[in-house]
Amino acid sequence: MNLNDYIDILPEVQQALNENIPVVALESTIIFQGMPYPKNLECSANCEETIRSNGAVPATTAIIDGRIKVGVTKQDIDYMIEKNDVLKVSRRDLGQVVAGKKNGATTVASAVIIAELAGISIFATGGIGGVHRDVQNSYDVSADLPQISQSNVGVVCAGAKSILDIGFTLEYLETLGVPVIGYETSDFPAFFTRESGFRADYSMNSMEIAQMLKAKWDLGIRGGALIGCPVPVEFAMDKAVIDNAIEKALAEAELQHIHGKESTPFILGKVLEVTGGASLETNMQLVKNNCKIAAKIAMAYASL
Ligand code: PSU
Ligand code: MN
Repeated sequence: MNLNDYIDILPEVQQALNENIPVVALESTIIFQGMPYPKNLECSANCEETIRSNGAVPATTAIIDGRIKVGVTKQDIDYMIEKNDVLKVSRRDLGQVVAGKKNGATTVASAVIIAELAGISIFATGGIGGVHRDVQNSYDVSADLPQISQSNVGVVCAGAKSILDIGFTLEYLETLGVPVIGYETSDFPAFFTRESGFRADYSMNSMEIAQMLKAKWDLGIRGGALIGCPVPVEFAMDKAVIDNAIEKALAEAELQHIHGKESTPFILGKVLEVTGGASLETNMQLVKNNCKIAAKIAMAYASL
């Protein structure tokens, strides 16, 4: 396969990759299905700016008219917003959306596949998909988890939302052999709040994370690592407030029989509604924080 047959790498990103300048890949489901307009555009621009001001080059991933984009321009995003037909593309959808020349937003799963193809080792997002709380009935486990165990990309996030069963999600990652790192903390964060009640496997700083990834990949142990960064204290939500919103959102999803790929976006939308927008502010701030840390890790990795 010739990469050019399917993938357009933005010149700025290609140049960075050629010159060993750190690059941080980003997903786009967070823009097109995860946040309302126009805050989503603000968040996307903030993320790219934060990565730049921390010395790395951002590469937002998406699919436009069937072409896989590694790095998108403002015009690309405007085009996708205007078309209003952007599909949520996870691993299983990628071939179909490319072959069918459709528009798609990447999940963590498809974004890390694309990042690895482009040669990008560090990726940032808000929260990952995981094992859903009603897994006994729904069998709903995000394709993000097995994909993180297969793609050689470090995934920087703010932990997992408690719309998921965080304990089961961590157990599943252990089975898959994915190391779970707390960024300078031994607690695994719960997205809106700094602690989930579960511990990360290791507490590490950015250089330690870079060295761990290098050793793992040098040894031929495939797959990434999950790096959980607690939301900055000043932006963390009150646990009782967010727990209540999540309970309501989950109940509503059950009532309306929401399943499959609709599940995560539906629940996220409801949480936003119930918290009256407070969760959106926290969401934007934590993604920005993750981008900053991802840039630091990418910088450390490039120095090895
Ligand atoms: N969790 C969030 N915000 C998000 C997502 C998850 O807190 O925007 C998105 C990510 O793109 C993630 C995807 O990869 O949802 C997981 O979807 P699913 O559970 O259908 O695999
Ligand atoms: Mn699912």
